[in-house]
Amino acid sequence: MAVLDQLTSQEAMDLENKYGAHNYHPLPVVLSRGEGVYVWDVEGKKYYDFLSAYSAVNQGHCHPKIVEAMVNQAQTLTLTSRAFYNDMLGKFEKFATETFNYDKLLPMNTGAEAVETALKLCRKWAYEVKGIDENEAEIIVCENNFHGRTTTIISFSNDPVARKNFGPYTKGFIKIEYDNLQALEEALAGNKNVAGFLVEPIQGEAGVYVPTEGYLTKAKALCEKYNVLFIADEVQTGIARTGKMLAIDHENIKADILILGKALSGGAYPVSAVLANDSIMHVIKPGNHGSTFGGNPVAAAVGMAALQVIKDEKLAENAQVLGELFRAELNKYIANSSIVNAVRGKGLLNAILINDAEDSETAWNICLALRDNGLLAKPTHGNIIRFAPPLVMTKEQLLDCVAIIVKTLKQFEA
Ligand code: IF1
Repeated sequence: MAVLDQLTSQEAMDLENKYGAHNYHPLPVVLSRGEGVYVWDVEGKKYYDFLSAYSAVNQGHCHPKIVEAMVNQAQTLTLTSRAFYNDMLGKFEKFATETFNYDKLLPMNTGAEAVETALKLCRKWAYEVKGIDENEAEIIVCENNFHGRTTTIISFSNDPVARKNFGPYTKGFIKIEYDNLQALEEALAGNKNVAGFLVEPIQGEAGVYVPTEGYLTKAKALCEKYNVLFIADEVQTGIARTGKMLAIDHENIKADILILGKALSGGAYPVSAVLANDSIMHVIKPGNHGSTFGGNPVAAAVGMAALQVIKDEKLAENAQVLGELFRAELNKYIANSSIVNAVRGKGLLNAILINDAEDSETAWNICLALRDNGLLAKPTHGNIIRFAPPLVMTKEQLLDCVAIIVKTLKQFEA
């Protein structure tokens, strides 16, 4: 079979099953084209994409302006490494630092790399600025976190599937309950070695867990009180997904270290970044950290185009309005539903809680039925289904999707 032969869905799935590592359990659908809020499978069936590649495709699939920027740069200069300067990186760094109001940006590629970068930056700041004894720095993280898949990051995960048999684990992390200020204060007060607090403004993988109003503000204040860096992982919640440019903007706070990824590229290319002011970023000296592809010209061109689209098309505002409409419409159905307990979220990052045991197949079966009805979504943990469409969705399309979701859920009503 020539690689470019058009496959059937089953042929494509068989190839992956035979030749690919089984590190995912995808919904059985094989996509071959994407445009805006739509994707098509290899047989030509059209779907609404309600996952957006886990909030990477906020700007819609194959956004013409992002693709144009990528193609133009790819035909000009793709990679120089950081051994030399290139004419695109400085422009991206200026554009992004002005957008998020920081002095400096350290460019990486994946979200996990950006999280690792933030952890290294926080530790180095702790030793060289705060004055913690070397190798004694502790970083506070939350139960049920998801920050990526590297061995250090899964060292502080409490998800056994993501963690088991990947030891020995990296030390220097303290786990506390999410959305619990008393637990945070207790972890801070008794320990002079705390360097930072790493937190998702909304816990995505945990099931779109939105913390109590004011939690982030008070957590930031506690970090200031104890001279500890507040590190916001906005890889999934950032770039307009929750109805503001950043999820922490809902509480008007500013992270000491900001982590971005996913939609920083609109899903066209791996682009991630860590932003901080000079008082923190200055601890990084030549040779301390880097990456072959980090800050490459294509990433810089794509990153600028992706951010420009968010601004030009007012996608944060659209996410805010459509998110409120989505939850209001679903709540009309939930009021009389026997299988959905609640809908929760901010902007267009939402999830429904299915009234069944965590290990039940119900959420999965609902996603299979949604697929048959022309909408793609996937359960997060067991009985929670995440709904995160591209932010370019129109009101009419959203109401069409609500109708599909309600019609499908009714198929599972007692
Ligand atoms: C998978 C989850 C979502 C993230 C936050 C860092 C990263 C992620 C808040 C790392 C990545 C992705 C990874 C992907 C599935 C997806 C995911 F289900 F795993 F948890 F979105 F919720 N911080 N999340 O959400 O970024 O290295 O992947 O670029 O690994 O299965 P990455």
